[in-house]
Amino acid sequence: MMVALEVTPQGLPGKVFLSYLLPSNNQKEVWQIEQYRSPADLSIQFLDFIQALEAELHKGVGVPAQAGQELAILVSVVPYGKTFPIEDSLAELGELARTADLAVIDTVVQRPKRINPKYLMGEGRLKDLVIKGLQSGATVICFDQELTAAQANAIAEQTDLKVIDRTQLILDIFAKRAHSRDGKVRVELAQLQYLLPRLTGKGIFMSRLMGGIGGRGPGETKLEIDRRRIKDRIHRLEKELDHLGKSGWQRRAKRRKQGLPICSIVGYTNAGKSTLLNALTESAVTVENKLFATLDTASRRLRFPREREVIITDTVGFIRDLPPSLLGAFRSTLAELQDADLLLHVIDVGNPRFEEQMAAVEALLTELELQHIPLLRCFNKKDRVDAVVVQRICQRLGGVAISALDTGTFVPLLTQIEERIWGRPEAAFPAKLSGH
Ligand SMILES: Nc1nc2c(ncn2[C@@H]2O[C@H](COP(=O)(O)OP(=O)(O)OP(=O)(O)O)[C@@H](O)[C@H]2O)c(=O)[nH]1
Ligand SMILES: [Mg+2]
Repeated sequence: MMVALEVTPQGLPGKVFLSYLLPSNNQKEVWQIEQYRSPADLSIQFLDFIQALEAELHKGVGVPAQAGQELAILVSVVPYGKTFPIEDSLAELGELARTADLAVIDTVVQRPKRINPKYLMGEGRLKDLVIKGLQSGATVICFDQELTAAQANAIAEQTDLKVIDRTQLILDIFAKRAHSRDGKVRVELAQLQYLLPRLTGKGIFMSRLMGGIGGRGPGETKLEIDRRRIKDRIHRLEKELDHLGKSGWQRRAKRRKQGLPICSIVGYTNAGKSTLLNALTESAVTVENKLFATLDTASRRLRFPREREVIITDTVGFIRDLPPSLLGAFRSTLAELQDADLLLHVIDVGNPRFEEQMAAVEALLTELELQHIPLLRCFNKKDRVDAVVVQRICQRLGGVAISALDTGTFVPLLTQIEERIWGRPEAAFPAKLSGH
């Protein structure tokens, strides 16, 4: 509630105005203004009134949020006429939010004629959004589009809510999920590189951002951090990474010395890569129905008949528009893919957006200069799709279908892996030799 008190020229109290937000209702009114002749007329029991009002406001939130969970409104701003898969993209943003432990309470789409460079969305729409946030008890506004430093700061000046974008959300997930020292260093580095150019303006946006979602900021770093300290920290992390990188290199060299072919599993996040690795090699790496369950590479041996063996590696999942700072940070992890003799591209055929996901992954592979390595498409989760449809997809796009949950479906996949690595059985074992 806001209260304004008039002061007469004589210095005496005059009229009193109160204004407060209304719960969402069928009428268009979102706030109420009341006027009293003097403070003496004011009979309102403030605490009772505001508690009742807040209870009323929060009743509107339909999502059962757990205690301590932040409530988010997702926002997408796409110029009218521009084709962009808004719904799909928002669905993925919702998945990202869920993975980051945010409860999504509302979604707002704006299609302006032109983008307002200051706030991304129109000023009027931003005001509506802020009020909606207050009415619903939201704590975070998350944009599907990347905000510039200036936009993020300008929006943050209009609201007390945390303002983040998709990149920030992905960085936050990575920060939360990194377990190994190596992974932690990489993620912190990526976060700081994202924040550094945003250290401008009044810093309102920054100060809220440094806390991260639910208070997870980059390391111990807090508000008082200035650019120099961030730069120092970046420098130190890079050095540490260099050092860690050496041991990774030694590990790779050792593996290469064993002379075993390497088959690397790649694919969109949540496609089932780790599940497949586990099923193929009877291991127990982390599997979860959340995005970016895997951040560290894991390698296991897989034995084929005829004394043949390959090393299978599991990697971090890909995502459309991977933040460049993250791609940079993970470039060296992904550099391991350079050693692969075969890339096994796992695709979640049960996802309605699987073709775009597939294209996004293969574009990233090209960006990482891996297009020369043989690639086998593996359509996973076939249990979720009609068998005939899956068969057609395999024919149309080329590849084999499996269900990582059912080892009984692996035969075509194993045959293909064997063929791609050692050549067709006929080629490896010419007829006159294989007969005896
Ligand atoms: N129905 C069905 N679900 C599957 C299949 N394979 C994996 N899943 C499920 O998909 C989810 C993601 O599996 P993960 O193996 O963690 O996926 P990932 O590709 O390693 O994901 P990230 O490491 O997050 O990139 C889990 O809930 C799995 O149980 C399948 O063949 N069928
Ligand atoms: Mg995984």
